[in-house]
Amino acid sequence: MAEANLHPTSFRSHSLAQIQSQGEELIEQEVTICGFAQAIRGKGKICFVDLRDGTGTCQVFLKQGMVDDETLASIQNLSRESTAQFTGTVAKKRPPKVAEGEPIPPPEYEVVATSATILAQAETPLPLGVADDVHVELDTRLDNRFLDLRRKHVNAIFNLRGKILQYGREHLINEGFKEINSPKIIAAAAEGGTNLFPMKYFERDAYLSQSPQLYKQLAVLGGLERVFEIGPAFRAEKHDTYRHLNEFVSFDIEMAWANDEDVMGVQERMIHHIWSSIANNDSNLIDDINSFRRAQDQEEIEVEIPTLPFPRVEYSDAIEMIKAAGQDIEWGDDIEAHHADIIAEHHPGFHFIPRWPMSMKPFYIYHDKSETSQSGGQLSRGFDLNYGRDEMTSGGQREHRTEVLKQNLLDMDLNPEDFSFYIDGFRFGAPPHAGWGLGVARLTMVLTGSRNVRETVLFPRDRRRCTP
Ligand code: AMO
Repeated sequence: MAEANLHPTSFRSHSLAQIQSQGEELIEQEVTICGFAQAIRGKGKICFVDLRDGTGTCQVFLKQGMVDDETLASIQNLSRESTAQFTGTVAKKRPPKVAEGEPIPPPEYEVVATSATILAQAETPLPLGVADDVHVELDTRLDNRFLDLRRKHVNAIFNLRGKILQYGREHLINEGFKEINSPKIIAAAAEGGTNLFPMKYFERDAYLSQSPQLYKQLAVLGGLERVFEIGPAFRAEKHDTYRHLNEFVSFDIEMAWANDEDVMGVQERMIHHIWSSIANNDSNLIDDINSFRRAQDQEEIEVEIPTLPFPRVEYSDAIEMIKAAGQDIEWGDDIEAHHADIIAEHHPGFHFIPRWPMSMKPFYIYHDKSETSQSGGQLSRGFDLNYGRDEMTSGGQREHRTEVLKQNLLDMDLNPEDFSFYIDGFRFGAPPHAGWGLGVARLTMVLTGSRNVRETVLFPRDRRRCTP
């Protein structure tokens, strides 16, 4: 991966990664660097500081005579995680001793300081360790997320989350999709009325958006053809599980002249692009996670690029599979997590579950009455994408015929009047269309081997937590 173009700032001439990567050319040149003091060693006439910024680490060496005595003493007494700025010259670090036959590590560079400024002193003690690999409870970590994020493997998770969005965007733009933003203050529920967060909107009632569903469809009806959105969604669900939050980021697409199979194709190609780009460009981030996992005696993670196409296990076949495993389930029932475990035994990676019963799907999904083989005309064009037992995505072809759409609303005890702003979009010609919504945090869990969705969300919102 090409190094980012980090221009000098008012505080530093170089990032710490630049000191290491350009070290040979920088030898004996003056640089100014900044960072968190991760460790401070040395008494008397010398001092070593392990400095860390968001790009890497670098040792700073201070010596009596090179800096004034007061500065030397203040750095020797600096608390861990304080921030400081150093000016000095770049030198090659003495190579570490390696046992015979061991590979010789690449050279490292240090800065021999001529001046130092403390930028912000850290209080002691730290609520959690940053540079060590000690296990800390998730709640303590989330309470102190600003410090938790400084830990290398946690930082790597959020870098990888950003990569998922970057490569996902890149892929969709290559397939002709345009990025949109839909309103988050809404008047009608797209995903059922029971899990809405109400809010006061001047003199009337409004809600926080559960999904961009109705608006991404309106954008396609408006002729934008292929759209995507990455934005927050709010669900007032009382779940307390490892995979549910009350605010999450939904990665949505909507596409004209397409059915469920077409958008499943977009999804699997996008995930393939994300996984292969990360395997090719970002293995350093995976290594950061693995070095922590090794220290914790946990299995290392690997970016296994999935093969295309992903398996498809139609809903009806999934029900048969679950029944064959001795579970009590009928056609028309939901596939719950313990049922998904059975499917995951056959398909541990990504797999689609297409063709759900219409009764299980929202009103906007296409009711495929022509498909009568097993279901007596009850099938929809809705699908899920699972990874193992966990749902990553729901999607489907949408109902584009105004009269059927109104009937779907009535069938689900919803009032078409409440959705007139949406139905109106279909009244003057509507393309058949399809789309999906993907949970970004859940996909990041899969990529980073995290077992709780809170690991992959900067500041998670659940029933018990809305700070920090
Ligand atoms: P759905 O409600 O299934 O579908 O949501 C889509 C995906 O979003 C993620 N997700 C969640 N992640 C964390 N916490 C939650 N509480 C939560 N709820 C959902 C899941 C899920 O698969 N409008 C449709 C999508 C579409 O048809 O285009 C929708 O919102 O990964």
